[in-house]
Amino acid sequence: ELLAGSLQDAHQRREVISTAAVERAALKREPTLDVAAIFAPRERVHIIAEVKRASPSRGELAAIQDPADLAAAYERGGASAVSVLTEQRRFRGSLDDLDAVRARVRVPVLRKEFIGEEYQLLEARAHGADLALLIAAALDQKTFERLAEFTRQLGMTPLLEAHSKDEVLRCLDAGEGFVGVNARDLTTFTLHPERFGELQSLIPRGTIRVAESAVATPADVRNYRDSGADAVLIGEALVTKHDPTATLES
Ligand code: IGP
Repeated sequence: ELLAGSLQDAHQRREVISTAAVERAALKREPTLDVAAIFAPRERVHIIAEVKRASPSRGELAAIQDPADLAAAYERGGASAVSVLTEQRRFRGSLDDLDAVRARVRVPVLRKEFIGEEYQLLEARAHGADLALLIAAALDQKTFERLAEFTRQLGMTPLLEAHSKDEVLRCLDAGEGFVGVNARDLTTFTLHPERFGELQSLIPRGTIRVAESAVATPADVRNYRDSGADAVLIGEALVTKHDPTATLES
């Protein structure tokens, strides 16, 4: 079960901070940034740069001393948004990381988590997220659509993640949002960098198409761009670079 650990952790937090309390915090926040406007220019590929401490396939990636400093470097380097992994068990992230990043940068921030319940979306907004990840493979279609709608009600943009043709079609049924094709299979961790190019034509123009994972070099960014990506989501290659902006300059 992809969601099990994240949901258990969320339920534990809910013992301390009730749904009503998170909801109040979410409603008190500054409104979300205009994500659609920020991603509207199409003349260059947008970079979504990720704060990622560890991953289940690679273990610890980098000793990130200060996620805010890293995010600030991403922003200076031209990232259009910053993604923050908040999953604790396998990615060693936290909502504290999200807070630190939100407090530092002006670009939109994405909460990267295995989301299966409204409570986690309220948390995302309460901690300042503008975008939230929803993974088709982890949710039945009814829940997927309900959570996508709730994300939009909170003023956030869902990043709807697919790995296959079937999942892309499910993302389109879930309504407005960015659609991401993740090159990494979440159960086997195998990379399929060609998957984005194979599936992108199913996604209507006007929808932001995000190529996720498997970028190691500027050439990989160019390949994604040439196969139709409006945005590219990069984690490992950036956190393991001493100069996190180097990979962005392509
Ligand atoms: C970043 P990479 O290969 O650049 O580190 O990948 C991002 O795409 C990846 O972290 C990711 C992810 C996810 C992680 C995409 N979808 C869902 C956890 C859950």
